[in-house]
Amino acid sequence: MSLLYKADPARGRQWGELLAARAPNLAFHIWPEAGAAEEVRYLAAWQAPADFLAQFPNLEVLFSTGAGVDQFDLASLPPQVRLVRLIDPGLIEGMVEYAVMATLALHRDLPHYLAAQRSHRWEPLKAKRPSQRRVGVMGLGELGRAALRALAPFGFPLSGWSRSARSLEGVDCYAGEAELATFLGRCDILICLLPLTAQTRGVLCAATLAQLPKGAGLINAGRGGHLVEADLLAALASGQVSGAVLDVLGQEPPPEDHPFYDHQQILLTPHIAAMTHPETAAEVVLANIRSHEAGEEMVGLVPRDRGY
Ligand code: NDP
Ligand code: OXD
Repeated sequence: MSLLYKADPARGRQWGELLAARAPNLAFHIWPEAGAAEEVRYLAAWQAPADFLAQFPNLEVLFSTGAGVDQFDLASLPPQVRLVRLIDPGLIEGMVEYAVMATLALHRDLPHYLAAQRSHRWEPLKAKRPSQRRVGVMGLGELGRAALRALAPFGFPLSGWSRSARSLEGVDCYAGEAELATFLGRCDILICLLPLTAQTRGVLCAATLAQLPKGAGLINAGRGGHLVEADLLAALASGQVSGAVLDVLGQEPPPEDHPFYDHQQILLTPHIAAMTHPETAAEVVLANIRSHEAGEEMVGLVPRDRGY
């Protein structure tokens, strides 16, 4: 019985060391080395190898090495192969840092000050108090809830939007299409932490951005597919959106001449908001393998019909 790992090989070696110490009986291979194909019961991957179902006929669980599973073709996964996403304290910690950093960057007009510095202008703006800046999070899952908890002490009025109704202390919660417009109307800073599904693709489009208060800020750390990039450029040009912090793009890496690179109102980071750390992620996967073998439910099991 073996676990095959297919993601960054340097981090894979750290997984290997950790697993050798914690689970010496679990054979571990780093792609493209896979050992005996019929022994592969578990695959931990960011991108699955082509034809992996045919290659590994005894595969039982596909673990995403990230929180998202949109990189897999869910429809082609047979029902006996479980799909498990990563719910990991290391990922949550990273996203909390990023959400706070990006919110404060927009709240404190960092895009303006970076542009002013580059053109040798000393140009203070009037500062708003946190109580005057409403922050809303799309996606009230593991990451969205943690981001909201971390933002609470600053004093921003907080709201959140999810698919099903949720109740969070200190957060005005909205759910579903019917409440989206009300939610958006109270987001001076909107943070997208949604999973990418057929329902959420393109959710950050002209119609959505138009429902934000004039001059709102946008943070997208979900997936590039959530944002219609041309619509953001238009909203920035019209002043409907005043600044954006983007960690994810439709094409990663983007072409060198991508308009976001030089845009003074956009802060761009290369999909680093929350990185998978071997020391926490391998522990989570190992705990799930143990649960699976004991016939217990794994943490992060993805319901196929929901798609996230
Ligand atoms: P969860 O599955 O825990 O939470 C997803 C949330 O989104 C839930 O609240 C869910 O609603 C809501 N949601 C899903 N579909 C819809 C919809 N159609 N309308 C409204 N709300 C919806 O995910 P995580 O918090 O763990 O992760 C979220 C995403 O963050 C990942 O899928 C990934 O894309 C992204 N990510 C990005 C990283 C980066 O480095 N940039 C790192 C890690 C993750 P409900 O509560 O009703 O289920
Ligand atoms: C993830 C990511 O989904 O890093 O974990 O984007």
